[in-house]
Amino acid sequence: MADEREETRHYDGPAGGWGSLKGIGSVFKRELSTPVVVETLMRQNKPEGYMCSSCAWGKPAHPHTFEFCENGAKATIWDLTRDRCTPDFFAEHSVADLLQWQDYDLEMQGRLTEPLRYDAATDKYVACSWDEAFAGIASELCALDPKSVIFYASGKASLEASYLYAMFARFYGHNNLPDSSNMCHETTSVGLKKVIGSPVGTCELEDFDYCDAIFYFGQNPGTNSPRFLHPLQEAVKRGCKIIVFNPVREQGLVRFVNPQNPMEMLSGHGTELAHMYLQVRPGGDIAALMGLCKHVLAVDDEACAAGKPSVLDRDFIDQHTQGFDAFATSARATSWDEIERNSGLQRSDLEAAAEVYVAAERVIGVYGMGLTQHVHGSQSIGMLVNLILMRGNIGRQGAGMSPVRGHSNVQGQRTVGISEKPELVPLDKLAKMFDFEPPRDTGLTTVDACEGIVDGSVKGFVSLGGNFVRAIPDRETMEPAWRKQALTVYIATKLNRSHLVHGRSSYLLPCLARPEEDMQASGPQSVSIEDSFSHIHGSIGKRKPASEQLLSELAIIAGIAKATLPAHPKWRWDEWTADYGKVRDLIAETYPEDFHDFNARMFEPGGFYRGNPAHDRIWKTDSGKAEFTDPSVMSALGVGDAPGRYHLITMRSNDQFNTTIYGFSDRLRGLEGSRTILLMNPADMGRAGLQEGDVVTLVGDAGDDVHREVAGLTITPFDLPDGCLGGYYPEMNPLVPLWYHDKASKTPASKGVPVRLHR
Ligand SMILES: Nc1nc2c(c(=O)[nH]1)N[C@H]1C(S)=C(S)[C@@H](COP(=O)(O)OP(=O)(O)OC[C@H]3O[C@@H](n4cnc5c(=O)[nH]c(N)nc54)[C@H](O)[C@@H]3O)O[C@H]1N2
Ligand SMILES: Nc1nc2c(c(=O)[nH]1)N[C@H]1C(S)=C(S)[C@@H](COP(=O)(O)OP(=O)(O)OC[C@H]3O[C@@H](n4cnc5c(=O)[nH]c(N)nc54)[C@H](O)[C@@H]3O)O[C@H]1N2
Ligand SMILES: [Mo]
Repeated sequence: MADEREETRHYDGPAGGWGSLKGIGSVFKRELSTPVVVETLMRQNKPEGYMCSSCAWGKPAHPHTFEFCENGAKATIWDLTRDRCTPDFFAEHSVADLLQWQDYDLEMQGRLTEPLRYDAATDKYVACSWDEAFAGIASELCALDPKSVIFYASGKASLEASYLYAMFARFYGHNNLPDSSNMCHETTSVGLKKVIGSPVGTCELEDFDYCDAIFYFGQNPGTNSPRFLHPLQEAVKRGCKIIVFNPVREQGLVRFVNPQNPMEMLSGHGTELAHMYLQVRPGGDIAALMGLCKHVLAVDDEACAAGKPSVLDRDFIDQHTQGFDAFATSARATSWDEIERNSGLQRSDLEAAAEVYVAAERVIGVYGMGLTQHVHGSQSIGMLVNLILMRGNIGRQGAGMSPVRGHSNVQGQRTVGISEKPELVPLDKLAKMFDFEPPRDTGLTTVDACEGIVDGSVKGFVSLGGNFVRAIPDRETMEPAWRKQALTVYIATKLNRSHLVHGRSSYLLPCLARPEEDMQASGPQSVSIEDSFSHIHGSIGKRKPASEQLLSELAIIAGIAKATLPAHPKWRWDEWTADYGKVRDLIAETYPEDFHDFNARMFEPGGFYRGNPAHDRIWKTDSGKAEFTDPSVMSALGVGDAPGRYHLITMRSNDQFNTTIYGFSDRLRGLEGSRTILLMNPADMGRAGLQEGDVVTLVGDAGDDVHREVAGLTITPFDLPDGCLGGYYPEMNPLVPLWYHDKASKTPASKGVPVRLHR
């Protein structure tokens, strides 16, 4: 089996370079050679092309010849595989049998080809017609209380499909619309919104052409958004300084060889990216940022005492913010001792980093899961905003907040109404447009939905993509509870573990992938997505679908909705399916400021910008100003230090997309051949009496008396801070308690999980 440990070595080569090309080839030798795949890759992320279904990084107006990265290519090739997972496969394997398989082997069966219904008598999925599937799902949904049903979305489906999915939920009668965002950047949607009034980043892609410094927290571009390496490299070449805060020394942030540059490829000389690389403790960002702010204040005091101009942007602070004085008092009062202890960093390093901040005219704050997936993650975001506000680094060119989003359309799904928070959706307008009374009560988040499944109040789960059961915390509790549901419906491209953990009645509905041609009654259709920079891009699929039986996500949603809901003159499922332009007209009518002339603008090179008030210094906060916040804690960890306790960060390898495992090579970290490894620093290994290759068990240590464990992990020495362990997501998910989440947004705290080591 491919999960055998072969070798583990350290990689100190650059990100990109020949390695990235080998990375694509080693996984997909067979697929890579076909003209179909090559042609699709050449259209990837280009105007009038096909928008990559991997990450949400921006798509430039003037793309490179190869505007795709190692992982984008893998995602496309993964969709266009020649392997098929047909009804014959399911005839051979019962669900009980498939439950013994590895996630990797399930997805390796290839694309699902026909709608399937779970047959309890044989414990197998069997083929059924689309009409049978729609009628069967409708009869279950009609028998259930709508409030007991969840409509989950993983952030990939288009704006058009997402809009109709959210409308279907509300016509049916609930706001239970959690999204993968609830496990990801919900901390941003809630935490950033609270302090600057915007639930999304304020920067555009071009801002990276003008910034003088980037303060870079807990995001791993080499693996998760490799096309970001190009603007980072360009920025460094023009003198921009990147200050990285990350417990793990990620090669992607250390050095980059641009695969598009023949000279760099031949010489192997890339660009050193990080000016300073500070290996902060997990959850230590609040303290680190406090240290930076404290020193900025000290530099300002010195300047003012010497009669020099203030280094703070006093006009901005007076005019646009509130809470500065209270925050400044708190920063002055926080001791360096407390800052060093909680951050694990030295005062001198933090002071040097703060000097870079003060010297820079324009600064961008970048962050990812390293900030959002913590119990006090919202406060970390608040602290980064404090730093940014001190010198007015927001709402002007080359400056701002730039959270890096995950799934290719996760931000857009929230924009067009997939939200469990009804106050974020223009319900009154929708009531008029569609002549119905929308549900007004708050729906369930991902964590609420899991709690409802455990206590039996959730009885049905419809999933627009994703692999929910694998992605959530406390999997061992969740799987048995999951099976008590009356109905599960999975709209998917490939078989995964969630499909096997089904309700009493279950349907597996195969859909088109984004690179494939979507032919409807009015002709071939295009779809659209929103990137991390709030730019909207049209995408046209041209590949022949993996099977003639596939329907688009939009057609599947409309099919279920039509079968479930009463006929209504304003609910025109057939018309909307025939022509997606009509759905875009509805989106434009619902959100005219963002989406006016949607059909006319959707193929603008670089995408059209839907705007952002904080980008224009308009603050949609409670106070009407940008808010300095004084953190209530110095560490974002939910459970503090104790003898024998470690803080585990769950990480992504270079060879996976979330729960989809492409292979067993974490090339950029030099870890090859296995995912059941535990990264630990050599000093901690020595203190625990462990050698490289020892096999250990991790046991949860959250103090709630629930036994959680993952066994069979091979100790692997790695450069990490003391007391910090690293292991792969989703293998480590049984160790994350469901209640261990960001306080403000309920985003599971997957980056600082308290554990103990057993032999
Ligand atoms: N190839 C590939 N691309 C992807 C994905 C994938 O799985 N594979 N997933 C997509 C999705 S949905 C998402 S959300 C994004 C995720 O992309 P990222 O936001 O980059 O998420 P992670 O890789 O989980 O973690 C990011 C970094 O946080 C660091 N970190 C951990 N704890 C802390 C901490 O306490 N403080 C700080 N400062 N850093 C910390 C980790 O070492 C890691 O380098 O990527 C998207 N793109
Ligand atoms: N411990 C830990 N847990 C985490 C995280 C972590 O860092 N650590 N990260 C969290 C994050 S950031 C996220 S976003 C979630 C991810 O959670 P999800 O979004 O639920 O999971 P994915 O693995 O992205 O879903 C993969 C499946 O989606 C289906 N799929 C792929 N493409 C398509 C398509 O085009 N259409 C449809 N309908 N289906 C498709 C395939 O069947 C595939 O098996 O996990 C979260 N869980
Ligand atoms: Mo994500």
